Amino acid sequence: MKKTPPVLVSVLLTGLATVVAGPAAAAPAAVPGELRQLQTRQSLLGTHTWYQQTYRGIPVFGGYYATHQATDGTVTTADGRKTITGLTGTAAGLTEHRARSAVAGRLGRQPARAELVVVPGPAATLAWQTLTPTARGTVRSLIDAGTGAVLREENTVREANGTGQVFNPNPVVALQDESLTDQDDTDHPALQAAYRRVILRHLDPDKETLQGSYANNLSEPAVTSAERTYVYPRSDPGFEQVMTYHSMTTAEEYIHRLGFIDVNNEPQDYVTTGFTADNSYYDPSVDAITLGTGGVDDAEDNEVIWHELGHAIQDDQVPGFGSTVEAGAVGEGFGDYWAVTMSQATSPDTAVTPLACVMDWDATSYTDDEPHCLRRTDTGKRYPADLVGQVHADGEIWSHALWDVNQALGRTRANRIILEAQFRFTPDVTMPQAAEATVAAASVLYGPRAATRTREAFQARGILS
Ligand SMILES: [Ca+2]
Ligand SMILES: [Ca+2]
Ligand SMILES: [Ca+2]
Ligand SMILES: [Ca+2]
Ligand SMILES: [Zn+2]
Repeated sequence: MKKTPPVLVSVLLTGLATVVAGPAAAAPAAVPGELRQLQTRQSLLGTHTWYQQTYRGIPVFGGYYATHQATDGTVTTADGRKTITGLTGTAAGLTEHRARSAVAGRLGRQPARAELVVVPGPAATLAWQTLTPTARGTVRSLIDAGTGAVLREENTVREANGTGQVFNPNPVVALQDESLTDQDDTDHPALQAAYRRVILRHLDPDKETLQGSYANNLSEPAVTSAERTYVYPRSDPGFEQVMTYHSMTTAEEYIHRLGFIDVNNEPQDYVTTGFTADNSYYDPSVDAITLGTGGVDDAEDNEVIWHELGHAIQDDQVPGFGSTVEAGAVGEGFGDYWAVTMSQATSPDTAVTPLACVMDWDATSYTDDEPHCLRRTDTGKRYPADLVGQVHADGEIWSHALWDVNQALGRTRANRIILEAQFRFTPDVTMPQAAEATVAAASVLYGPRAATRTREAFQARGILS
């Protein structure tokens, strides 16, 4: 039976999506290929059919398609299909059994379900999607079916999220503009386009402050918001508190995606107020990060926050890490590398702002040369000839080696190797010892070819012969 819907309803329906078919009998709507029908539901005003996008028969993560057939036959669609590019094959290197045991090992529970999916992106990836019941709800994991890395993991139960405003990674990189200046912490027009709205995840649902699973704001006065809306201009001291919360939380989420459940897995204390020097530090005696406000506020540049977090990470892995100048240089080098590899996720590698440039925005206060960099991860320094006995300067030898591992093996593999290796460093590790530990981790995680590429990176810096 065909009815004429009220005018208001037809306006609403056509406003929602493109009309692809005119009035017709109740024949099913034609749909594009590579779709698997999930369900059909009858509502008061029509029939709603949902489809899963597939690629060569494999479900595409997050890809959907729906048809809404109104009672007058008008069909509208919702097209959420993803473009799949760069997928070399559809055979999983990692067996379902290995994917399941990796998840069970980390979550302490057996996945209830596992299926192969295609994860869209700049280069699509084949992954095992598992659903694991835990005491806190069902956890969905996406395990790279080639490398075994955790691409994504989330509790399907809602957590407390807030809204924040940040720079990411910093205004110089985001706007590709080396001429930007601090102008005394004012909210000046040149910086407006650099603001980004972000979701602040893992907030403690029982608090109205920036305290959560991976970051604990101890700044004074601390910002609060009952609505969990933390949107401030850079001229407001709340801005740096939000930047640091977001930056630390996204870093820890990334560490979890790499598969590590026990690397600085705690609310990291931080302070962004009250220290007016143009410097920042990690204090291992109290396990807290302090970000200074001299020049550009240090916490306006994620790369300063990530550098300091690098120290917190190493201190968490090895108590008392960095007891000698050389081990200290490994620490500074890792901090710079960590800043760069975290930036790597959102920064283009351009002639204006090369990825190897560390702290592009903070450095506008104290460097004249462009690009403005506090340090770089691609200098020509070699071990031991260029050691000068200063941890930051000598750290450029180590950071360059890590950066070369990253360039040779890719970000995911490099960072799994580097974090894994650091568990075996000693507080007074030498660069050659740390390099051997890193090569060993590469060998166990990814085999002899990866180990060779890793060794070559340290050989290029003179650290290994
Ligand atoms: Ca500021
Ligand atoms: Ca810590
Ligand atoms: Ca500064
Ligand atoms: Ca940078
Ligand atoms: Zn440092």
